[in-house]
Amino acid sequence: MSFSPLDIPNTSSKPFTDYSRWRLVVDEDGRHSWTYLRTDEECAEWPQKPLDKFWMGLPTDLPDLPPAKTPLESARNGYEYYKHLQAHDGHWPGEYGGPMFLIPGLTIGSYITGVPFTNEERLEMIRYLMNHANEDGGWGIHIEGPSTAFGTSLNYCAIRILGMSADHPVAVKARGCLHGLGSALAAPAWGKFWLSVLGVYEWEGNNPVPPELWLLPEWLPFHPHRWWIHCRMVYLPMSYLYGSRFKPKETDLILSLREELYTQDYDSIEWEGQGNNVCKVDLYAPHSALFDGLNVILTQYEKCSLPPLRRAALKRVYELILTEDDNTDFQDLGPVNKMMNFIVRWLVDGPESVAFKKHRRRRADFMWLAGEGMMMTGTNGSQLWDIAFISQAIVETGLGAEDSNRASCIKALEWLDQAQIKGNTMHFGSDYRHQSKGAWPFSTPAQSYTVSDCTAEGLKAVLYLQEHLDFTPKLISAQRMYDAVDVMLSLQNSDGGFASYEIIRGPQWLEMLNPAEVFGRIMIEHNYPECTTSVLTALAIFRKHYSKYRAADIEKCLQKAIGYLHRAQQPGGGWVGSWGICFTYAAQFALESLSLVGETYETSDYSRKGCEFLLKHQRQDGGWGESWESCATLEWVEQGDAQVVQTAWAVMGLMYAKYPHAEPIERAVRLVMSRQLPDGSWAQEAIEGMFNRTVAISYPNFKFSFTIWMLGKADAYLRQLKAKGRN
Ligand code: LAN
Repeated sequence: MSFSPLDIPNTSSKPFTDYSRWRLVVDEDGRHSWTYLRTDEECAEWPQKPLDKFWMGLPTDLPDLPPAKTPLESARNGYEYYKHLQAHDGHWPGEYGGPMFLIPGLTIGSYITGVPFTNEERLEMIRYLMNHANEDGGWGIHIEGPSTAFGTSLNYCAIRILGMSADHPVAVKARGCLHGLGSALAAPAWGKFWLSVLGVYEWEGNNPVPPELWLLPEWLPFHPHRWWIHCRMVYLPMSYLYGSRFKPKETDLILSLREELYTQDYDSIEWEGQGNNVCKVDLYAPHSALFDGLNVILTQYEKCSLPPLRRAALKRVYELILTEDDNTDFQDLGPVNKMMNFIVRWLVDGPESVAFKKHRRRRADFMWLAGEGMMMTGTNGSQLWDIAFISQAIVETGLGAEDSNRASCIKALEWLDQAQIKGNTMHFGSDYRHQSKGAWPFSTPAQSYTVSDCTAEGLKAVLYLQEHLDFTPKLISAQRMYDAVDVMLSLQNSDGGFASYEIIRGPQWLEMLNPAEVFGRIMIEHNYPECTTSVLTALAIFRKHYSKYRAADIEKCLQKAIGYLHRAQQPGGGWVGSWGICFTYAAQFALESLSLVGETYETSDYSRKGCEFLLKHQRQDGGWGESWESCATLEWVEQGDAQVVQTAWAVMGLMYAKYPHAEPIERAVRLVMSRQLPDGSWAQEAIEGMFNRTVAISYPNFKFSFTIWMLGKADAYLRQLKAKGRN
């Protein structure tokens, strides 16, 4: 257990460790971590289950099922398989990888604080990086993206920290690629930051990140508490480490990296002004003139910053870091601020402090083993998000009511029960956090963050399981549903739309100060069609069951939300999705909401145009296939092959809209059924999710939840159409 060099094979297709010894541990509130069993006795006592094997890419040995003749039989087979992937506590664990800028924070933060990994973890992280290197030897911002200076400079450091020698062919090739991209000098801002933390880039080469921003009066339109939560929670610890010019102890590896990362002698580098040197391939959101101007001023300020002011600012920033750690039980909002807070707590509280020990424990929550090695995940999982969709799917398709699935429904409800956040944060009132009592999070309740659409989908799942099935216990009281409704109503923006974690707190022009170069729209919250529609549908379904609670507020909220959705539709009929790919994803949500207020293909122009937009993109083979690039270009970009997940979304959209012709739906159903494997599962296809316009992220559970949902729903839908004589 150390960071010493390791002997690494040249090819990475086969595991570097014994895959029969790994187990997925699910404890507490749905927390995931992977452990490697050291003895044969332990292995015998704790056999691998299909759940472990599935996520490690090993054969699950589940039996072939009788071939499905109808869409419902296909959905049933799908669930028959998927049930084996439900954990003992009721939720469906899943891999949540994709971004390629997370392992670097994990390894750099661990290296400089001296927190080791096991050799098995190191070997499998190296293998993951080898498996996701592009043809040219470099790494992108996500697993399907072209090589960038960001991905390549950081993952190069990661693979070296993890123990690969500089003359391993993979390292040699990666270095060549990096030098071709302009060397680590041309890494974008977040790359420069991590390299500086590692001591292989000088702080003067970074654009200033002054902690003093946090001392400004809160009414200022650009005060950080008005930024999008992911942006402010990353810039918080970043400003601490920048503001204190953190420097790690120099090691041989650090000295060596200073030579490997650049094409010139490290000591000869002119650092000042590098803030504007960003590799072209990386650049998605170039600096505005306003931002550049501000940097000139701030750079001067850095040269004469007043030590007492800086100390006061660092103290304030530290207080807020502490608050975030407390509120989330050291898990933090996401993997990026997690590892930055980890370093700050080590620095300030010390390696032996209770705080740092808690941070160390939570590091494992973000490490996930897959067939291609070990990754760091985009959050500590997507627990709530996945269980919410499959729960609705099995209830709506009728599968949940079948005897063999009852136990699985009850388990799911039990998990949803414990996942609802029971109160506001520990530091509520002084932590700039939105209310969370009654909300559902994206992953686990300990993570503690309210998300608008997670609260909505969580509530929908509970309503379906509790109200539509007669055998489930009523675990979530009416009062707790009211709490969820209160949270949702508190999140509506003045124009009717819903953003992700909070209401929009800052002005649109703040986007001109986006310092990150590689991400779009990260400065403030924005309205999203997906978030708006989830809330809208949840409220519409809720009021069917509880017609009295805040009825007038709900009605007003729905009207305003529909107004936003109408305005958000593009002239061509599509909605831009931000969290899934892209138009297909958003169309499903938007058409569902429209239908819940009575707008369908035959009654509403919006709905009809939405359907026609979808149908225009249906392929010969009956499926839909859209590339992640749609989210970056905001125009439809075709994917190589049709995708089962997107095909399911599109058909769901058509069915919500009550599209009156069977033919396109039948063709799509045939495609999804033809892709089903004999054991009832579907193979993994292209990546499904997206964030910040440029980063793709995996939702591998979608290939079960949305296919099963769509097939089961289509079965009934097609029969109805036939009965009406419509083909
Ligand atoms: C997520 C994942 C879920 C997603 C939905 C619920 C699907 C969405 O509708 C609202 C926004 C949300 C919660 C979301 C926001 C941004 C996240 C947390 C992510 C895409 C997962 C990873 C990403 C986070 C920003 C990754 C860390 C990277 C940084 C740039 C800080």
